[in-house]
Amino acid sequence: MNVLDVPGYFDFAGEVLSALSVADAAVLVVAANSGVEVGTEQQWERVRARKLPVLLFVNKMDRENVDFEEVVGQVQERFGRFCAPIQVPIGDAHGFKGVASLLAKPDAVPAEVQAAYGLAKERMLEAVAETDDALATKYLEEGTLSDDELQSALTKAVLTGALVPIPTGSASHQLGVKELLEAVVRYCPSPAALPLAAQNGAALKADPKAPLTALVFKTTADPYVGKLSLFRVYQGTFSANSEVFNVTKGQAERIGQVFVLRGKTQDPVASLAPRDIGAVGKLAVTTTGDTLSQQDRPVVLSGLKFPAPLYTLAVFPKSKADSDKLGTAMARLAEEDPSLAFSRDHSTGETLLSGQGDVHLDMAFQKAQRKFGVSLLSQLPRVPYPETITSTVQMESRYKQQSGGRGHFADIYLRLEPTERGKGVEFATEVTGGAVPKEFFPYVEKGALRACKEGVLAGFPVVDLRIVLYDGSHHPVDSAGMDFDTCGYNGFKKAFQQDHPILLEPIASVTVPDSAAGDVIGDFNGKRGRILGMTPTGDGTTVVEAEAPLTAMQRYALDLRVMTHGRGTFMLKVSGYEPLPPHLHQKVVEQAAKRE
Ligand SMILES: Nc1nc2c(ncn2[C@@H]2O[C@H](COP(=O)(O)OP(=O)(O)OP(=O)(O)O)[C@@H](O)[C@H]2O)c(=O)[nH]1
Ligand SMILES: [Mg+2]
Repeated sequence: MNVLDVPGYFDFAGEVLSALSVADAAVLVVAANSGVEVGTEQQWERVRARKLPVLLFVNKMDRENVDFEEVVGQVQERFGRFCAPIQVPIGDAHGFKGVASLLAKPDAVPAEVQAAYGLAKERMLEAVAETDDALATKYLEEGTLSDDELQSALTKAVLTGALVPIPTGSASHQLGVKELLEAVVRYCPSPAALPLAAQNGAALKADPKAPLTALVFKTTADPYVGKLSLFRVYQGTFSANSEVFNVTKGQAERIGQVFVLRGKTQDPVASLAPRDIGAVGKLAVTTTGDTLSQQDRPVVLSGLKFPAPLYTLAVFPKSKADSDKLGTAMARLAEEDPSLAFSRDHSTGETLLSGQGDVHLDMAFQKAQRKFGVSLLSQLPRVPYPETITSTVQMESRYKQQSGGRGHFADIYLRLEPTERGKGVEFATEVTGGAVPKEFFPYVEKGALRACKEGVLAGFPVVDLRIVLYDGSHHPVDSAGMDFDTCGYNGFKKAFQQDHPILLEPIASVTVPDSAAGDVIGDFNGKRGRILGMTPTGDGTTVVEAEAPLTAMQRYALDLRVMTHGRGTFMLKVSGYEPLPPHLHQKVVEQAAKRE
């Protein structure tokens, strides 16, 4: 039995998805004193979406004022009546003594829970009967079912997800834990018995002699131990000191020692059989989601899906030493946790780290410090405001210098025309009669484009215009390429500023499926947003589609959590650019000046 322990907090959805991708069953833990929480619902959705058998363990029965029946009621209300206790707790709070299985022999049931036991058993019989028509008929006719019937129907129902057993106990007092493990053994599928789904058209067989097929579902990096890749074998045998083929990367990998993990302990093993989970160190090219196989039989397992990043911060090294290590540290962090993404914004020059939320990124910074010795500072990323014009402008620009020796001379006429959004910058020439010789055109272009990249108003790139060189003159001796380059650069900047150039602001389009549509919509109104549509989905949620300036959406992952008590999810992408309102234009220009 391999147990994969994952954190429950929202920000660590990536960890959960990675473990679920190789798990055959799940145990969802609910604390008796807090009951079903938003996180419980989210994990429930994930587990059910993968059609995994699930056990719902009600923990902390030793706490004051906990009520097992109340928690069961909550579970049934949220998830359905097919979630049913398979035990009754004996005593509660300080007096909590353990659990009595509903499948125990009647004389093994302590007297103090006899009444509750009867009711609970009744409820379980009903729940199990409901999963099977023949059994339901028998139960109706005879008023009961034999323990054998109950047991085998229950096992079957848990496997298909038709029934979710609720065991209970106290982890810290080691009460109900043994029974939980027994329930896992009894109700969760034996890996050996599970059929293997065909992968990308290829049938797999859990046969140790079949060609190796294994999936790397997690990678950890440790400065002392180095890189460790956790994998699950689907077919074939994963042997120590062998060579495998990474099908995803198309490269061979040397396998040294193979381990099974017990917490932080690594136990070396000679080989691992189909369905088992293990770890291997120091793989050269392999990353999370890769398939390890054999070159002559390259089956690629469907990789892992990680949640899209929701929250982004710009990161800065604290010192020069940190700066040197920044790139490697970020790359390692992203390798370890694929729900982190690391990128660079070319229009602002900032290094960006994206993840699920503030806690997720905080943890990443702590890891960078602890594992790679890199100290990082962070802040919300600078929003880029590309610059452009709104009307056609034209102007002559002349560059002339006469300071002894050979002179410098260039003279050009530039026309700037606004183009459609998203078109970028184009350059064209309409010079006739050789007023500016052809050989100088590329220099004018290079100078003008350099100015575009630098920006004119606030240091952001110029976009969406056509630059036309339509006339000019030159000097047969003094004119050189560099003179036309300088002239193109200066000339562009002057022409650009002639008629009220503007800043464009990135607009995010956002989709929020949520039951708190009212709050979500109200919030957009306060964010200079626009509601584009509201579509009820029929299950109590409404999909809100909206647009809002990116500036207002940078903290949306955190805002939405507050608004919806953590329930809300959203998708966001930059969908276009719109003129920045005049009252904000000045502010951005001033901030840019301060930066210089
Ligand atoms: N009273 C009581 N406290 C418990 C019990 N089990 C766990 N705790 C306490 O609850 C707290 C959280 O326990 P964890 O084991 O970290 O919980 P978890 O569900 O793994 O949390 P994440 O991994 O962060 O999602 C700790 O302070 C534990 O000591 C229990 O049965 N009874
Ligand atoms: Mg934990």
